[in-house]
Amino acid sequence: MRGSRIVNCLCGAILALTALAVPSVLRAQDGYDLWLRYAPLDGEALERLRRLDLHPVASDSDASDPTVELALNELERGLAGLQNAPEEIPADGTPIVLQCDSDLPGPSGHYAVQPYARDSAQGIGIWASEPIGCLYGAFALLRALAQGEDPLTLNLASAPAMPLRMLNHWDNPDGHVERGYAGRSIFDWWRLPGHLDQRMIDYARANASIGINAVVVNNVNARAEMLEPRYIERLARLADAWRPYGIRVYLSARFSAPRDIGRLDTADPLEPAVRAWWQAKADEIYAAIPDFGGFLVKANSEGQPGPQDYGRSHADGANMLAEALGGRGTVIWRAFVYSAEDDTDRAAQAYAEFVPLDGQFADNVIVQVKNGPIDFQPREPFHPMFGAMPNTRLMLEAQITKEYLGFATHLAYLAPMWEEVLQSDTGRDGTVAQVIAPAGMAGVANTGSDRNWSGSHFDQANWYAFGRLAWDPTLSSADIAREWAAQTWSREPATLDTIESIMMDSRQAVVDYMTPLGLAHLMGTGHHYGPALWVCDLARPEWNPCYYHRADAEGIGFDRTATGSDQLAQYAGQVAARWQDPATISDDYLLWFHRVSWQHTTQSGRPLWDELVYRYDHGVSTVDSMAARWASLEGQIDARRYRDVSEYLAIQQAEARWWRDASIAYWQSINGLPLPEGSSAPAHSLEHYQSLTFPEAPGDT
Ligand code: GCW
Repeated sequence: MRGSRIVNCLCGAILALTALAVPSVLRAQDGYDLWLRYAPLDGEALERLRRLDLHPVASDSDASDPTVELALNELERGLAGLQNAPEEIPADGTPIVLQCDSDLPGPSGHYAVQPYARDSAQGIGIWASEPIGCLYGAFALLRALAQGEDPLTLNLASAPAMPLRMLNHWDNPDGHVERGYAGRSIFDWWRLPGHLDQRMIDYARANASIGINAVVVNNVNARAEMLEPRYIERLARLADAWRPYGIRVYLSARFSAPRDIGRLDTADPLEPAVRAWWQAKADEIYAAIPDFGGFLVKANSEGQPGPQDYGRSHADGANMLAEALGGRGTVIWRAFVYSAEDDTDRAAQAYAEFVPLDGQFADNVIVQVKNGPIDFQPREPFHPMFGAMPNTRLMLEAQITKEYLGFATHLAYLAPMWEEVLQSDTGRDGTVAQVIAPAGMAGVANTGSDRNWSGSHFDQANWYAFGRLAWDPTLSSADIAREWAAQTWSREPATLDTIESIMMDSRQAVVDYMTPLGLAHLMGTGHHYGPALWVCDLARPEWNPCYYHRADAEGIGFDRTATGSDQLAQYAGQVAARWQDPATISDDYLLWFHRVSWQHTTQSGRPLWDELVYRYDHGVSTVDSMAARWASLEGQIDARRYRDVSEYLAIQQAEARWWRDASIAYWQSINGLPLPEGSSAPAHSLEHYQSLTFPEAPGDT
């Protein structure tokens, strides 16, 4: 031990010399390390840590547990990085004592991290009632240290607000990721189970660091073959690798699997042979993966099979699978449904289909509801199902990948959007965060084979923020931004101010240049890249942007009040009252709920047309300002990531203008109105924008 320590010290000296040459903040980074860089501290924070000479130890009873071992390793790795020192366990110094079988009360995963003094000795304690709490506590301690905090003043008691903190991967077994903008799938089914890529470990570690504890590995547009023995065997290898990180695996299940791969001629959920097939399938999976989490199901939605194919309800379908899993797992049944046959407002359909089923779902069924009633738009009001099904566990589905917010090349920090939804008062059962507390939150993952995981450095923040909010939905998006940036970019306060300000302005900028004032779903057909406001003739009405904006010479917007679709009536009275009147509704939701004239006076005091143009201009100028703020950081952060972000921001600047110009050109072709004074004309004709095609756009189905 002593000998190896000496060798390590020499390595440390070499490392330290290298560090002298390039300040740590400027050392080359490719983004692979995410927020777990543990970049060396400096100044007082470094001195303090070195003085304390922290070293992690586990109590005897915990020492052999693999999760506790991960916690110890992580602490060693983190402390070494933060101190720019070799990974070694000092013989003396201040202990970080892990006590992972304490009687600390709380839900699974909770922990407390605090300094303690015993006799004359002091130390830092990580207390939990199970190993995973210790791992979460270790990450929490390192997160605080990485932000330069003093370990002797910490008091980090925390418990997850909801049991399921889940990623949904829309990854297909062939490696294509639906709505993926970060390369190919990270799941290498071809080489599994024989070979487990290191990325699978790094991925689990990143998830554990933010409290994510459940992963659905395949697309909700599911292939039945994922339930075949060869995939179960591969999934078992992942489950084994992820178990110590507290992550349970789930599968998206294709409802017609008994027919597709089971040789039955029906998938009717009330048919005994079908029930027996699922029962046997569940038993087969549990034999290989004893802690298999369960099934996620997209049924009777966008062409996917489901119980309605046999005249049965969503509850019939979900309950059949729930029975097959029994007490071993959970069925997560998606509420993202809208039908070609149903000509009622698309925003009203999920509520209409699911709310009457309240109370009919088995105990181990969770209904998963998107944040808003349409589909992951830059801004939507919260989904009216939240609070409307008091006898059903509801889970929130958010989209981390940015299908409708400019893909990976636009910088859009999504936590302010999720915060907006989570804090929404349903008027029935508390806030959305309170409604989902017994169930959880799922995020459609933005990971891919790109070196930086998420397709852009800033999209890592969305993965991070999703996990942090699922753990604690009362955290503020600004605090999360700063905490992420300090671990990812730099601890320099001025740099952090700039990065935080860019992030906090970014989502509203996207709303402004794409879909201001409550507009929605104006993106290009299929791939959803760029503006296509003029598309009006697709087979299904609700696939057309025209369906959503309803613009003509007189006015614009979707009337969802009693004079229109009356979807507003699905909200609790007090909520509906806030949105009922076009004269008083927030401009953010104006055209979502109301159809108004181009001259309608908005909350800003400007007529609608002027306000619309103002918003487009504001979106564009905000992106310009984001790029300028970023440019001010040159030399403050490493050159490679600086350049990556600069180039993406330049793309975003150009595309924000494209959105603005194409939108204005189209609206003018409808309303014939001149531009408000001071606003510049679109760069090209409407025909130019209409002629653009993007066969190479990524992520399409
Ligand atoms: O957002 C839409 C996407 C589809 C997706 C669907 C869903 C997985 O455009 O690609 O399919 O929602 O959530 O099921």
